[in-house]
Amino acid sequence: MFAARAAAKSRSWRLRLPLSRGLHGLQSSPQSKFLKVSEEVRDAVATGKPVVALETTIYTHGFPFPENIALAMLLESVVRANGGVPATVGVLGGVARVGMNAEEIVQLASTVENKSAMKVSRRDLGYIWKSIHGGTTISGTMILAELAGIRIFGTGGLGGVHRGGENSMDISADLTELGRTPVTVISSGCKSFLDIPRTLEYLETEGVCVGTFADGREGPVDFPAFYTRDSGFRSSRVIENEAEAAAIIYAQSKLPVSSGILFANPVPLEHSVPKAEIDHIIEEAIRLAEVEGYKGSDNTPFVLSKIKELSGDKSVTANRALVESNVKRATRVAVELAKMEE
Ligand code: PSU
Ligand code: MN
Repeated sequence: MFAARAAAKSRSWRLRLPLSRGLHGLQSSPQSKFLKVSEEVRDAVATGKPVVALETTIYTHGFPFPENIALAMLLESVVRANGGVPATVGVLGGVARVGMNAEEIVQLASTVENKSAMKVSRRDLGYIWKSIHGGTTISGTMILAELAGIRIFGTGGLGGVHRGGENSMDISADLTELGRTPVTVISSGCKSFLDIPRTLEYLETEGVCVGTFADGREGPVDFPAFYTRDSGFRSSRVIENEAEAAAIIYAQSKLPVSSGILFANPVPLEHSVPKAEIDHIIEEAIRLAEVEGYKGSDNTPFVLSKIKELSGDKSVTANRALVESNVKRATRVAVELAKMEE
């Protein structure tokens, strides 16, 4: 009984691997009525080029218009300048897209003006049949990236266990996605409006390898808290450079492990906001969300918008700088990984 189950399991693993791991041409980039992978991304995956996925909730629910368009274009150019192929992921007109062109990105980012885009995470994917536009969250983007054979994804802040999550059970689908989908996410950790120690515990339970780039520092380092490098909570692993990150991804891909990996990249020093300064703004944003009753998937966008409102330009500038630095880091990891697989 056990042997039969084990054999079936290993069979299904062998059958799954070539289909989902990419580098096998068009077969790894399925197209359908609901999924369109751009020709450039399909070719890049098929020929082993370094491809970097980019999410769009950050544009539809994070940045104001038209700065969101400028950010989207900047991130695509950062990937190209560092030797990669960008794959912006989102939903337009009821079709999930991997590798959106400039026109499509502008169309999606412009929905901010009338708030007509949905926030699309794993649970929402089936809903796109209603011809919606949607910004994909980290979880939604990971799923679509993996379907297209993309393994690296650069973004800003990860969702997590919310404060009080032990009662509300508000735990971002980003965490469970990292537990089940083999895509590596490079982010600046997560904002401290979340419960960072519980987020780290949850990631461990989900079997997610978590490491933080040392950035020249010696000894243990903190898992970063988005605007600041120090959260007060140690990262379980320290990553020296992009080649080490790629080696971890490579090794895991050769084992029957289908979970994701999270590499935290601390905010560039010159943009780091003092912890005390951002802490009281975050407290106030959480208090307002509670008073105004923002729960579920509306909670994160509300808290993010309040933090922005209360902290002004400084946080938007820091946000832009750290996303840019994460995407650059992600591209370099993708380039190192492509070299290892030549
Ligand atoms: N945290 C940020 N910036 C963001 C997000 C979270 O600092 O843009 C977005 C990401 O798209 C993330 C999503 O995947 O919010 C998580 O939402 P929720 O907490 O509802 O799972
Ligand atoms: Mn939630």
